[in-house]
Amino acid sequence: EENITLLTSNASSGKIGELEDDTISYFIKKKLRVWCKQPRGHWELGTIRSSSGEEASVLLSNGKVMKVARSELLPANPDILDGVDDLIKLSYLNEPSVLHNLKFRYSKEIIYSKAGPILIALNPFKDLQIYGNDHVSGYGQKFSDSHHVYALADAAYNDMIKDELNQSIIISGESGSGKTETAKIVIQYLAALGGGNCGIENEILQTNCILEAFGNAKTSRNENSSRFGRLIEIHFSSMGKICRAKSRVVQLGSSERSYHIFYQLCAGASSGLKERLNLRSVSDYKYLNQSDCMTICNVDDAKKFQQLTKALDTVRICEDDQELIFKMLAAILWLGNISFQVIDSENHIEVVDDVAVTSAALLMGCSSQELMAALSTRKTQSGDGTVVKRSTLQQAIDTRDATAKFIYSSLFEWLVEQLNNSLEVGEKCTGKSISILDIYGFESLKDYESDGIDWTKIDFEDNQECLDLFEKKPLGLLSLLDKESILPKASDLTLANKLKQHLDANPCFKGQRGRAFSVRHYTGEVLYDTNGFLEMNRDILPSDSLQLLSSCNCELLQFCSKMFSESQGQSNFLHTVALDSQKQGVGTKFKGQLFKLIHQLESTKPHFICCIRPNNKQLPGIYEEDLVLQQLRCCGVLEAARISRVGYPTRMTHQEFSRRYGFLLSEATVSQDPLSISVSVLQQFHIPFEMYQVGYTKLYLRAQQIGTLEDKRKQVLQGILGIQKCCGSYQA
Ligand code: AOV
Ligand code: MG
Repeated sequence: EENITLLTSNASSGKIGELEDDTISYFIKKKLRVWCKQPRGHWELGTIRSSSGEEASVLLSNGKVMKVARSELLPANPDILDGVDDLIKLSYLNEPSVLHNLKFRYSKEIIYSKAGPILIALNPFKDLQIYGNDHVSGYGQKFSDSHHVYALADAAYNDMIKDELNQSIIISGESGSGKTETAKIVIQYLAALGGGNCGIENEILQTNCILEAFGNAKTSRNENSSRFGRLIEIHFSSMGKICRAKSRVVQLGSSERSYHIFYQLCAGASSGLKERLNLRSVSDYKYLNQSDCMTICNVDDAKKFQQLTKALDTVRICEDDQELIFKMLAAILWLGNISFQVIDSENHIEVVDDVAVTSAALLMGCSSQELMAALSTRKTQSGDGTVVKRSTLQQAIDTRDATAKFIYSSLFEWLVEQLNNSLEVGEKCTGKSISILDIYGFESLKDYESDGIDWTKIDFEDNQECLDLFEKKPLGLLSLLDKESILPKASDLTLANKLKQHLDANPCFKGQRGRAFSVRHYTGEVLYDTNGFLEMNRDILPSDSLQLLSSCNCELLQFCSKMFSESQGQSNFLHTVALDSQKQGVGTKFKGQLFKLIHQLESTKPHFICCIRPNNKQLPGIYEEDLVLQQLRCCGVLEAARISRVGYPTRMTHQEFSRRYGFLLSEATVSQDPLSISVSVLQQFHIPFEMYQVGYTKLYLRAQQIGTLEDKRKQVLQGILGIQKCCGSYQA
């Protein structure tokens, strides 16, 4: 048994396993450098001076001497290892050592490091002069061997050519950590490598500029935050030249300031365009002036607008289409300014007939009367046909905003389609592709902004209970949300109660007071407020608005309303667009989109980049340990480094392993639990103990061991098959 080391996530979260305890004795004896846990939870470097029993006296680097329990000590690396470029080169791979190493490098403006197969990228929040053509050629010709996004992109490209296999580059990290910038750096490199003389490189880069204008917005965490997820596929010819680029887009979200494009348009439109759109300034539009932030420091929206129109030219979006796009944007802004007047005690309304209505209607291509009718009344089905009812104030506001949102998301989808069409060049795509995944980052991180939290144990291995909480049918969170969304009298409070009623048994779920509940994700516990959940999940466009849009004299709107009704699979969409029981809510739809992406990525060889945001101030040179640590844990960086350091490429859960090989056991084990079965199998087949490690939930095997086991399995199975055949023919 002593040969079996328990690889646990405890070890990676800084607690001491048995092995490390021996190491500490050695460190104490030899008076070596150690990490000492401080009362506030962080680790300080020190040297052992003396020890007695379970306690050691340590001289800290700040000159203080403190008494520390053995259990509060971790081995530190010799200082010749300071700043190694791959974490797996550290002799002692514990959290304080990793944090220290990355900090050391960051202070020297080295932002890229490896953790085994993962590229860690710390956001420098400043221009480091490590990108551009000179650097590109350095990596292509292998002059540079420091870690870099270019090196990773180069490896992906070469693997694609060599193995004739689609590749993917998966970029993770929280909001503002640098995912989108990193994706651009990848694209820049691939464009330079795979560029022919067709100019597609430039077009791909211009596409970024366009998608960012329409899909990004300022948030408190990131001034250029992506509000949509994107899978960028770059297809190559058999000669390795780019022949097509395609963006798959996942869901457009909302944010604090609106999408950049609105501000750019208002600031940069020519006087002619302004006149045609009846365009005013940002402060005149309710959709824009309600946030207290209308400009971004050091960003010239007018100049950005000029760049945008140039980019649209480059990707061959014609002037008519550009005008159409701007018209839709202006229509949305005017829609937001439409106001309502309450006319009776039941809160029924009338639309105020002003410049907002006339402008919006004109831009959309309908009459003011039609627009006003769509906003102020709603048709409902009853036994004898359709009944027209006047809307209440809330209904009218919801309809107005839903219409604006619908136009915008349709515009975005249409634009992506146009860009995809334009990014296909003559050459045949006979080769393979590289896909780059850039999603939007996790944002609610209030939990760990406060200092000195003692991190709870994180289990990377098994997230099934949490997945069940969301996924289970019919009583998972998403199904319950969908069901509640179609009940007429449902409210956020009734939803919260339903969730509490049905999910309380799941250990990852905790009901809280009122509308709140919390979920224990693998990254930590998150508190949710159901406020607005139903509304967001429904995201319905009232039938009257849809009817209006489809009748507008505007190509784009007609196109989009047609697409919408087709996607709903409803032939009579003009009458019923209420969320029926067949229709999925936004949450479920989003999950569907994500799973499609994941499915597509499964057939590729993945390369991972983990982006880290070293501080919350978005400033260079500041490295906050707590913040970095939490992100490293989320990405599973330490675990990856540990596993790859010891070189156990095969990983299987005990369930999988025991199911596959358990039947080979000559004697039934006393215990039926998968872990014991796994260990018995390993022992029976004399797998040398240095060839594997047994974790609580998984087994880690060195290369080729699984081959040995598979051979045995095959032999035994063939034997069984042989016997069955004999018996079969005998019976016959
Ligand atoms: P994100 O994509 O991860 O956030 P971004 O890629 O937009 O984050 O990066 C945020 C900001 O960090 C950028 O606007 C740059 O100012 C800076 N930055 C990031 N990477 C670099 C780099 N390599 N060099 C210099 N500056 C950089 V979100 O889209 O919010 O999840 O939804
Ligand atoms: Mg982004």
